[in-house]
Amino acid sequence: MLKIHGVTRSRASRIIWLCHELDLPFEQVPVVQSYRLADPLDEGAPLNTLSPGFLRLSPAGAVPVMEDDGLVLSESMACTLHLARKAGPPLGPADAAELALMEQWSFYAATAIEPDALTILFLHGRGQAQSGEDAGLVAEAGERLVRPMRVLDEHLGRHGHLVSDRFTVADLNVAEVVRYAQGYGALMGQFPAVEEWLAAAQARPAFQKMWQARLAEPE
Ligand SMILES: N[C@@H](CCC(=O)N[C@@H](CS)C(=O)NCC(=O)O)C(=O)O
Repeated sequence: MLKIHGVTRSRASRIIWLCHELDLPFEQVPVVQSYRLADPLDEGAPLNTLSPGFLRLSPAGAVPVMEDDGLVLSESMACTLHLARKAGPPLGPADAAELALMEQWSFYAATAIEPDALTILFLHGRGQAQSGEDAGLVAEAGERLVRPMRVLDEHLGRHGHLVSDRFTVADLNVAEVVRYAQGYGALMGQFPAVEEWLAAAQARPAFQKMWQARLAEPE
């Protein structure tokens, strides 16, 4: 059976959401991020990204890691693209051109959106009060995101989805990145097509199933 290493409060959420979309059973090993623990190397610490056993599987010391029939794979989007490609349409690609477009949008989100969206998530979250310095960093990250978000907004306004005319792994990968900035209304409010697309993605039963499991985990 497919094995996913990583708590749901991590980028493992992407693989878990996809597994629910595909009705793929999986075993989850709840490896937690070391930075969330006071002493990750303490004997009594829960399994975490610095645990020697986990580092043997993932020298990068990051979750998620997926084991699929002997293949050990890290990088969350490599994992989702691999599973989607094996599954084929509708979530996965029907041909090489669709696969290329799914990779294009996923890499665009990971490189042009994710770093600044994470700054917003960590410093702004869902709108909590910020110090002046944090507010400035959030505003700068938001300004840098205007251009890539406009690219998404124009594409989604015309097509409704990122690849072809259906929900695919590209929408899932990109939605999980855009989610990090979702609580920053000053940015999101400029992009109605992105907001509509994100709400529809997050209304999907498979997302909701992942999200409920995530909420049930300790913060
Ligand atoms: N690009 C990687 C990023 C992986 C990553 O940074 N994971 C974080 C959690 S979401 C992590 O494991 N951090 C470990 C730590 O800092 O201890 C991916 O998409 O899988």
